[in-house]
Amino acid sequence: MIISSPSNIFYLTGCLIIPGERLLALYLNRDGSHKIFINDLFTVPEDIGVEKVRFSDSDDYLSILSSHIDHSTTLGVDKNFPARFLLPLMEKKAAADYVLASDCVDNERACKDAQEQGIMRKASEINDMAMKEFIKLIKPGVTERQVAEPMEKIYRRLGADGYSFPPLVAFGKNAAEGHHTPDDTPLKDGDCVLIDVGCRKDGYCSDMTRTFFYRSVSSHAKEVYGIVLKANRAAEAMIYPGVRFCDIDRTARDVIKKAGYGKEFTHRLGHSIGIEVHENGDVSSSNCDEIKPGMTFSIEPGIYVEGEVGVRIEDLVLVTETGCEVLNHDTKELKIIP
Ligand SMILES: [Mn+2]
Repeated sequence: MIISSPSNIFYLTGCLIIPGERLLALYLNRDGSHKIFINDLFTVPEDIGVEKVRFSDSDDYLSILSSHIDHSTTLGVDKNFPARFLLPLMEKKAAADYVLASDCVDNERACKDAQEQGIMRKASEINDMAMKEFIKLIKPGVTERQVAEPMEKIYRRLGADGYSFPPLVAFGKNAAEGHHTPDDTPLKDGDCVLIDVGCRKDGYCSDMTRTFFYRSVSSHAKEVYGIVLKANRAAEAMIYPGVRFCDIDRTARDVIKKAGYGKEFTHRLGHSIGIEVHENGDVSSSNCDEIKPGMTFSIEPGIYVEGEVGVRIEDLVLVTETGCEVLNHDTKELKIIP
């Protein structure tokens, strides 16, 4: 099997290499003679547990890779292997057949071991602390961009390695857009303030959303907030090994549907998370896999009323042997920023 995803290679070797457009391939062989094909440009520790095959930009690196592959059997490739590498390898008849084999690594990555759980916990702890700092940025007349910009520095001050995705800050009706990019919209009295943020710590990600209100909240927005919170809590309360992802999604969705906002909940309930913000395995109606201890994913119901208000409340959860540990401890009670 060829593994090309940098996060899979990080998971298996402990080395994070971002190759850009260059070839990076970890070749796993049944006989245990694993090899990593890596450009001379990238420095890695002396011993990473596999043989290194080095090449330069001017080498015919695909022929080098092909010469190491067993041509007589099926080759697994991961879903991220670029067509610009795979198609020439197929032309060179590097293998007898090719299969998508991402699940081999993705299924292992889905369940975090004790060490990974510790890091995930720490990343969310920093995110909880950061949210308290971010609220302080909400001041009269401030724009979304002005709130989003200092966030990376704040994360670093709190011990994170940076953010896990660009911060999402949305005021008022902008919060009703699915994925709004912070712009020069100024804050107004009565606006909702949606903050969807995450940091990276020792290679692992956090992700959390809170929605606040500035100075006042309309009775309609308050109703919407209450429904989203109820959906969030109902979903978290049922998390237990053996429960299906699709049933968690349905539980939250039913709360929102019954309240009359089914159409305004426009996305899946959550996604798996770890080395990447979005990992294989989502909390949606189409994923009927059972959850297992060690899995980490988000629970993020939302209601988006076009032109008016958007509310999303997101926590990360860790499935335990006896239920679930919510990794975020920041309050979810409706909060009006004075
Ligand atoms: Mn998320």
